[in-house]
Amino acid sequence: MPRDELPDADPLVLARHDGPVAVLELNRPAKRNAISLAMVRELDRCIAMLPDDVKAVVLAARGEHFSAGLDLSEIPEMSAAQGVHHSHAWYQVFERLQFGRVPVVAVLQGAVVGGGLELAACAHVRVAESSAYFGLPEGQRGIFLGGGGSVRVSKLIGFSRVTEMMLTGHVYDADEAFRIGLTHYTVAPGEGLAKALALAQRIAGNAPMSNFAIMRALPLIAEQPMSHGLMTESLIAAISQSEPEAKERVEAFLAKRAAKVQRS
Ligand code: 1HE
Repeated sequence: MPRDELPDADPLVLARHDGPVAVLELNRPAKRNAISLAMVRELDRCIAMLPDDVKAVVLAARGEHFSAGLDLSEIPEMSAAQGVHHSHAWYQVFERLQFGRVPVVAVLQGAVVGGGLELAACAHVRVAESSAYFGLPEGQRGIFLGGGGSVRVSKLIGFSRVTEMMLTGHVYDADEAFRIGLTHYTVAPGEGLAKALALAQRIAGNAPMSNFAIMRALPLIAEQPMSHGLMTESLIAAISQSEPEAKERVEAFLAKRAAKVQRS
């Protein structure tokens, strides 16, 4: 198991599994969950080893901060070529998170900055505690986004806001982040994990084919021209509704055996 520099260091990612929901927690609070290459690899290993009966993941972090971003101590030693490989190691894990087998709900508190925000942007649902704040201090550090944020964060809030954040050091608080669509829920301090677990349980109750289509087809369709997008949608819709589980679920509703839509 990859560890931090110290041989007796705690695992950099804690993984537990309770029923259909797995919880993965960044576990480097003394360094504000700064993301080292070892942590990236550990996260990758945890995702790859998710048991088959896991249907949703909660991604959280120990301590007062979700993540202070890239472990800056790795920068001084890195050549240009190593920098490219470094980014690609992050891309591989983040790709697995965003386009893996199961949806991911992130719990965000304190600093969600730089690479921490790039990681959060891979999740499908983001729950922020009111302590959360969001920034991209790469400009101040003399570096650039390197964990896919140019693409993912820009898709969430638009490249104009990302440009302004990076140029001016603008930090969004939890309320502003909710308002601009960076997060989906804001909760009181200490309530993020419970909220995320409840959402993950609901997600885990969906038909697997629907979750697959939501995770894999929606982002693809968003990048397609309208005519292609509509064709892709119709094909995915037809495949989803042909699944025996879809037939059973629809018949249960028609027979008044299934829950109605309710206000949350
Ligand atoms: C770190 C890091 C880090 C903390 N890399 N070691 N990210 C940043 O520019 C954010 C840098 N961090 C901060 O601004 C602050 O640490 C926080 C606002 C997040 C938290 O402040 P605070 O007062 O609670 O903690 P601290 O005293 O600053 O940090 C505690 C320890 O964590 C300290 O180490 P120590 O040995 O002196 O105890 C810090 O040095 C260490 N630490 N953040 C390494 N980021 C794929 S490309 C992505 C590019 C980026 O992510 S750029 C953004 C980098």
